[in-house]
Amino acid sequence: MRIDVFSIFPEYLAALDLSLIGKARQKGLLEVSVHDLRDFAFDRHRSVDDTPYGGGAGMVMKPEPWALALTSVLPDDGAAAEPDSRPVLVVPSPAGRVFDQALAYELAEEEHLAFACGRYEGIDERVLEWAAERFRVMPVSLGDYVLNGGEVAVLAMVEAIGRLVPGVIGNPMSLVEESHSDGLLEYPVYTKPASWRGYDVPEVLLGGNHAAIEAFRREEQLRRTASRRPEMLDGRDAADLSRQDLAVASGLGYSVVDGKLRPPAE
Ligand code: 6GU
Repeated sequence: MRIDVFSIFPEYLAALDLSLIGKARQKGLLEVSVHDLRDFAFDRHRSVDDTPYGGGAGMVMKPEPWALALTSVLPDDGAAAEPDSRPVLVVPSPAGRVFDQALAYELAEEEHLAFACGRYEGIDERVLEWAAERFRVMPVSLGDYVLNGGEVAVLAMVEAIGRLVPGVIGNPMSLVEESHSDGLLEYPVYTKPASWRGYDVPEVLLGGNHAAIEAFRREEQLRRTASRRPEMLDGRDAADLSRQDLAVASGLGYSVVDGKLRPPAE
């Protein structure tokens, strides 16, 4: 997979040289290039921002450096490819659709991703219109809070996407059991010693009864999800849950109404 990141703070992306993503780059599984947007600003001060039309606080990123920068990673400068074969341009923004594991899986299938990190009050809107003729443009948010720029969001997204690219994770089974892979939070994990400062590992995990261990872990997933992320269970199709799951949910106060799981009344 090819990944191009554009930023006025390319040093921010240095973390992509480390750990799993860094190794995947060395192995040639990910080809990550970080570009300094200022290299595409050609006025005397290499400026990338200006004051907003209509007034208001802060500065807006100028369109021309963005057009030059984004063009530099397209196969030919202009003539648009068939819409479906265009690279995806992710534009990190608190005004985007929320990034989740399903989107990470979707983007992990792509051959070429580009990320346009905005700073200041954002990028001139016409850049997105121009880019839509050359990329599949996707404004994406990490969640309902505001960062100063897209760089930290890109670190999060590239890590979430990159680890799903085949070969990047040594043991692909670990992807199956982690949080969100089955719409539930992950079960708790423990290691030695079995008794530590008065806290004990749950008894069932010390024995070799694999069916009992599996049932315990599944129950813990449901308990955790109900307590920390109740909205992930509300409205779940009861048909997708085992009888054991439904028994656990019922013990947590959930009921099934019209085939859907409903939380206990307040
Ligand atoms: Cl993707 N960008 C910025 N600037 N702020 C954010 C965000 C992204 N996601 C949440 N807050």
